[in-house]
Amino acid sequence: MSLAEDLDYSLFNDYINGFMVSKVMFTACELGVFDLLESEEFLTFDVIAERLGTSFRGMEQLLDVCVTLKLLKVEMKGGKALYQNAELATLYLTKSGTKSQYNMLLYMSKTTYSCWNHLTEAIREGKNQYMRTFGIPSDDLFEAIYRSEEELVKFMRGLHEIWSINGRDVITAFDLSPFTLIYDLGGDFFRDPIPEADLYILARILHDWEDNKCVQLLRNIYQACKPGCGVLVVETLLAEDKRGPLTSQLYSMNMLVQTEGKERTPTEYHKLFTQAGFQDFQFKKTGKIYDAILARK
Ligand code: ASE
Repeated sequence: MSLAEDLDYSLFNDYINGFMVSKVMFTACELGVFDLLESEEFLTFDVIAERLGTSFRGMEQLLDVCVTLKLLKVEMKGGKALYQNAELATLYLTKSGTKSQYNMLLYMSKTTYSCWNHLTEAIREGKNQYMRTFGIPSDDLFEAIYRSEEELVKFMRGLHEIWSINGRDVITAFDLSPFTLIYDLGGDFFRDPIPEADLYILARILHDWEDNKCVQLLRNIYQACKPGCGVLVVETLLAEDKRGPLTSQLYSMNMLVQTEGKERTPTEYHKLFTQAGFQDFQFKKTGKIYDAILARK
């Protein structure tokens, strides 16, 4: 094989195995590996297996994959392997970590991953896969996403965890000092009346909905506020040709399998805002997952 072929084959294999990497991290998190190692450092695989009620065979493999993924560190002492959390795990993977993403991982593992099992059907049909995955009709997206108290809490906590890391960048992207009364839109915003405010924050709302519903919501906001009022949209922006960044493309595909929306380009958002009557439109790429748009009446 040529060098180019070798590189292609190695990339090809990374793509094939990508899902295994996600699932190993989800599983270690769900079983409580990182939480246990946060309270007690330097444990052997058999102690960890016993405490967490798993097989020895499975746990040893799981721990060693986590070491290779740099989620755990290992030290040899008297011929025995002692495991501890790597920095990444301490920060993001423990329940009590300062930047914990624990609930988001749980959500990705239980809900998102299950829906992605039906990506083929989602592409064929062009719609989300709640019915196939959970037997839930998805004509009411709120009903599907918030289908139980447990599911709602996991989702909300997960979104909050992402916000705790990415919130600052999007909130500081624009000078928001002219706005005194700020309203963070959530809940059932299609049915509930929109209160008057200077600035409305729509964080990861528009990407859940098809164009017509987005315009309807933006029109309702437009009518509720005075000239000069603003809307701050927090979403991941697609490149104008929609061929990147990869994270935004994958999130857009996630919106296909889980919602009735998609991720959009700045031009697509501009069109929605223009249809709703807004005059002024600016956007800023943050270089992180989420970007910011500020539109004004
Ligand atoms: C939504 C956000 C998410 C709807 C479904 C979702 C997330 C996962 N599934 O509004 C969290 C953020 N991740 C993505 C892909 O946006």
